[in-house]
Amino acid sequence: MHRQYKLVGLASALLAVFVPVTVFAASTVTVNTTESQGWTKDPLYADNRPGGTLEITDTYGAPEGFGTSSLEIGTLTGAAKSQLAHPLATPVKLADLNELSYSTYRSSTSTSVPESQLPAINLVIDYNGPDQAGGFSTLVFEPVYQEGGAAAINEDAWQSWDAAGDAIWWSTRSIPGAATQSTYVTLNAIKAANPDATISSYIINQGSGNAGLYAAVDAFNFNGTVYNFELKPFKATSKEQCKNDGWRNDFVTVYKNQGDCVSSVASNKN
Ligand SMILES: [Ca+2]
Repeated sequence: MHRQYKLVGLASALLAVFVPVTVFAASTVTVNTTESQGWTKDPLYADNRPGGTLEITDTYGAPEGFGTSSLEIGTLTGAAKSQLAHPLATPVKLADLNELSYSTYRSSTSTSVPESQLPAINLVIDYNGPDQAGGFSTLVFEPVYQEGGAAAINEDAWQSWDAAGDAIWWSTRSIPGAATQSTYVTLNAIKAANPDATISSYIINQGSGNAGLYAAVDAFNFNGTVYNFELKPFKATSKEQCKNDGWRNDFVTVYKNQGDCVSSVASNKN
């Protein structure tokens, strides 16, 4: 399992060339902070504006199977914007994007209208590929444009969205197959019209234009790597958890060393 994880961590382009990505079972990666496992709020990659908040909390819980916490996102004003980006050191061909999904939660404390607003997925692309100049655009997935529309979106509930294949997307710039921001087309159609396109970053985005939206995201799947946004547990509950630098990395509690972690587990047994 560990070996497989390492393979998935290699440059995706290599995988795409030599091995179909689909032969790998999905691997789940736990994300304990917004600056880990390849995710970042760094302004080089993510556009965060005043009034936007983005942090891992247990406020809205998590979808089933994804722990007890998630990525909580707020945009207080219409100008606010919250983004968590996952730049790719080696761009992934859009044609090789086979799995893309996430779960969202819209709190009923939200005042944003329409009530169908939710965090979106953005893909930063080079639609004509690296061998041609230009080609920048951002593809956008929003649940409200999917089959079922606004009526399918519930408050105070976790909902899962498949953004791959026949899911509906739009492009921030004019690209082949999606001429305007109001052209809503399937991802498959965009792939077909832009065979050389590459993805340089995938982003969880909320705002601008989402004044008073209080929401959360979890279970983000990019091509089989599933990110579980999850608060660090306060302390270890088994000796196993202390091993492999777990004592150092995996808990809020600061242990002196692995032995300290193990003895803490032992002393909490009763
Ligand atoms: Ca979670």
